Amino acid sequence: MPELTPVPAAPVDPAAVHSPVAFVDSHTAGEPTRVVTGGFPALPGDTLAEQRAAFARDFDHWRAFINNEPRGSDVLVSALLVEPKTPGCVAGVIFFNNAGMLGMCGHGTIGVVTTLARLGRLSPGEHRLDTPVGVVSATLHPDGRVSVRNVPARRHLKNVTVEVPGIGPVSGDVAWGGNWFFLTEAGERPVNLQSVADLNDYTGKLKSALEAAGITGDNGEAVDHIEVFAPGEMDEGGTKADSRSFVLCPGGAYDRSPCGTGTSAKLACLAADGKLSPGELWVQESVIGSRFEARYDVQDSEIIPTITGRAYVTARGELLREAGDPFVWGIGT
Ligand code: PYC
Repeated sequence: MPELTPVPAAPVDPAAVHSPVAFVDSHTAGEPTRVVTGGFPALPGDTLAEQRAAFARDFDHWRAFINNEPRGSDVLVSALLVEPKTPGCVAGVIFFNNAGMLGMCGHGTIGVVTTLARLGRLSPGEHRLDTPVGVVSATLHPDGRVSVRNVPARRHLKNVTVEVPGIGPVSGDVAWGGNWFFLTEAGERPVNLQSVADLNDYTGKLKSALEAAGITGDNGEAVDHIEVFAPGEMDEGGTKADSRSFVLCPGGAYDRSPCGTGTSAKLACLAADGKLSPGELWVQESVIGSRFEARYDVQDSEIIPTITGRAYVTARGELLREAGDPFVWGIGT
């Protein structure tokens, strides 16, 4: 098995200038991923979940340094590579963004696999990745596409209604696909690139209303992703998507991809409603028109989604912290 770049330990001193952080950037269906391949301090913990907790507790300024402006952006999702804790996994991955830590990330996993392949650490075939929410397996196809077999997805609440100030009642489902989602139909609201400002505003209000109404996932976990669905459109090749969606991410940016975990949550709802059978293809299109192919199978009565998409490497380099830089730990930290 190829060796991962060792992660050097470093003292946490916000005033000091440290060694560079090595990264590779890619995009999956338009949504960017930054894979951190070296230079991050060692994280304590016996599991990825414990390491993610240590990251959130003690290294939040590192999150902002890597992911936020001026070195990153609100749209970016970053993926820290760590040694896997579960036997048989090729790498451990902790996802984060401008708002905090993510459970799983579908587009990000496709970006990680593509990046590891580009670095010569993976070849086509099936590979297991350790994440804080469980082991996911990913298949790198010879043509560069990646299929992610996600953690089990499930619908938590069916057809709940929330009163959104200035808008009125909005109904939808709450489902888990590796993150928590509220899924609702767009109705008359257009879901296209021209309407992203309106959709951002609408979904932001919806998210606040869910929070105010105490509508959560398991154990009071915040429903921090909102999905609005419209009918799919025809692509240039004449293939119609099953659905088009706009996805609001926790930090306020919208997902340029169809959102892997969001598509997984959608599959869980379709399965629960008897609208999609195991193995049946579901083509989910994003608000920018990029697509994921999705299917699920049932294992021990659980819905296991598989999401297929393609990533492209866009850059690689080092993130630097120069002495005297007032924004060395990112803007707003
Ligand atoms: O693809 O799962 C996903 C995702 C989550 C947030 C942004 N993308």
